Amino acid sequence: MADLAAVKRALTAQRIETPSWAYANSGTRFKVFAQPGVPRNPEEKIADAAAVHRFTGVAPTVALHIPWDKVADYAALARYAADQGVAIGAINTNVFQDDDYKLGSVTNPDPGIRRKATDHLLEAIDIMDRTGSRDLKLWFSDGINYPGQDDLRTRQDRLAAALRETYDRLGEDQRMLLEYKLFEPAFYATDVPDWGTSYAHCVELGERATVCIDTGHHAPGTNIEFIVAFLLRAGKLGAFDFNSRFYADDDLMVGAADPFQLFRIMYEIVRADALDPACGIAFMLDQCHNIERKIPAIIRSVLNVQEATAKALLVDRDALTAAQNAGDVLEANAVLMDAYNTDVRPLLAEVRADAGLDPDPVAAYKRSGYDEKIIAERAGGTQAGWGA
Ligand code: LRH
Ligand code: MN
Ligand code: MN
Repeated sequence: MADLAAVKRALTAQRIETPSWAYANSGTRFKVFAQPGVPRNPEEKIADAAAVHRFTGVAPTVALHIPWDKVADYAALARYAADQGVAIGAINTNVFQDDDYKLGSVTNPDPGIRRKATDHLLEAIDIMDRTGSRDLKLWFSDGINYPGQDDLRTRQDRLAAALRETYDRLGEDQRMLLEYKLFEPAFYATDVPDWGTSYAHCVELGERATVCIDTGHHAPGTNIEFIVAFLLRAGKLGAFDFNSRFYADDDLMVGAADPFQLFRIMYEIVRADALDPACGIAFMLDQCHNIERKIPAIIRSVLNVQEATAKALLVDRDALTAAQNAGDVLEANAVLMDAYNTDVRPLLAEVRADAGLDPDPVAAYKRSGYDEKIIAERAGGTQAGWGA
């Protein structure tokens, strides 16, 4: 039996970072449906993130995306966040929304464009110095659409050079997270398509470079928990971008499409004793709420991660190891499924009540009047982030 007091302590200590862009208007390539009350600037995104933290108690940091969250004074933005009760988390770079990057950013054949892209990565570290952020998160849309369009191997050399320059600029307490993605926007070959590529570059770079797993960035059917287990064993898992997908990079609420997969991922984390924030794995959301209200959707996502985590913590690890060592296939599977099939909502309600929170954060948010307040106050606002 799992130790219930220890499970509760682990759930109380868990931290989930929310992304500034999830609070802003977003859509598909077909249409952005504007919602009333969306943030008009980075401060309002941070205020919404602070609201999510007030109701959940486990989301005290918000990731920024530059230049979507560009401000004149980042130290002042960090102070604003602190006043709201949150801190600024990872700084995400954006080398994918500029005409110059049509043929790539850091892997572009044009050295001038490569310079511009690398300078943006370096500028992001300057921002981290001001916000006190630990993590620089890199995702490159770089790739090619047609065989022969550019040299696959030379592009790896260009990528390695840009990563090296960026890595060497990191401060002592700062880290680089390298995110991979199989395809989109490049359709034939992406320059960082999979965890192996990201891992190999991180190993070459050094200790403070680690892999970020975005759960939406794999081929259908990929066993993501295997990747988690492998990277944890190698000490090279740095972060997650959590979301759900049915088809491609859908960016739906995490745990919505496949809560069982999320449980299997969280079990590998628990198995490695890597849940505690001190272990250095950043659990971040990377989602877009195109048709649903954004703040309650983000709260729901946080709760979904908590539920998967609670189930993972409830796995009877001694019984599982005994069954595995005995070669008892059915019993081992049953032990895992017993935990997965447990209704952990009452346990999480207790954890929240113990922390002085409402046991039902979505209902509490709805009752709070915050949604009505932002709709009234932010009337006439423009959209921010995706599609801005
Ligand atoms: C790319 C990605 C990456 C970006 C974010 C907005 O698909 O997952 O993390 O920074 O979306
Ligand atoms: Mn991502
Ligand atoms: Mn993505």
